[in-house]
Amino acid sequence: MPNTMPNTMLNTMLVSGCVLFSAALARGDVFTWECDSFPVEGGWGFLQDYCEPVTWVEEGFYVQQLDMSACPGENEGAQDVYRNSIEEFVSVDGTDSFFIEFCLSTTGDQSEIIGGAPAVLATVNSFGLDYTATVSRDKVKLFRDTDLPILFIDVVPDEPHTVRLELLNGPINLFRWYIDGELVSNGIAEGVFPSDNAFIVWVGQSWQLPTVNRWDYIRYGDIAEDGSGDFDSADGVGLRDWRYFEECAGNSGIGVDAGPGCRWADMDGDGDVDLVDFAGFQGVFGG
Ligand SMILES: [Ca+2]
Ligand SMILES: [Ca+2]
Ligand SMILES: [Ca+2]
Ligand SMILES: [Ca+2]
Repeated sequence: MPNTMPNTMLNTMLVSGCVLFSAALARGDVFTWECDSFPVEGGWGFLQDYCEPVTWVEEGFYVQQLDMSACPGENEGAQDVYRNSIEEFVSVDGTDSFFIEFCLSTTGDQSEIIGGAPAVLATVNSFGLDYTATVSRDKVKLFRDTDLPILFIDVVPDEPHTVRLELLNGPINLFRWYIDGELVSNGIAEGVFPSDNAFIVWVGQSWQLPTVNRWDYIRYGDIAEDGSGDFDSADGVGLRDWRYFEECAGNSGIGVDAGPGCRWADMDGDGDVDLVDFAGFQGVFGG
């Protein structure tokens, strides 16, 4: 891919110093950080840390070990915070779609949620549009606005949890929120999103209690067309799409619902990703 990369893209890469996929952002693309590197190496902007967070990368996970040990007597413990602008995904004509999906497990207690801990991912702009998910070991909080209901959803403790937000812009702007593949909230959004000054901030924090957060991935960008085989809506169907097709197939099988993040890989539209879909994917691969 580097050999065929246009100059403009290469320039973006050099200026930003980001890795290939995060730097190659454009309309019709997806940012992926699979947590096999530290966040800054993976294309995130470092925002702040506090109270000496201990972090490391381990077999595809970014681990944050956060507690009060480095700052006894303080009102809160360690923080580790990153931010990316999503300006490049602002819908020019207000009709594009956007998703963000992340997966992590955490040992952090649900009593930490009120303190903005143990793990938060906020997709917001500076004009009050907000989609914030806070994940603890057995409860997830979903927040949109101060005058809208806040959702608290019980989840299976001590397992990885996937939170997926879909924004469908058009004459009516819609949102859908999924936890572990289940639709938990949907309806009319407060406006087009991403819009001006839109960004993502994600946070690991110990507020009053220690936590270990194991982030598996954060992905965001255009929602791929159903049954297209084209995960990133870019560059045809190639090896990058194959990496995610394999993941979808591994989590599905004949008659097993592949979930909202794999509709693009369900080539025959029957809800699963199985060998029939593999054949369909092969048919478009390289095209
Ligand atoms: Ca991973
Ligand atoms: Ca592609
Ligand atoms: Ca099938
Ligand atoms: Ca299928």
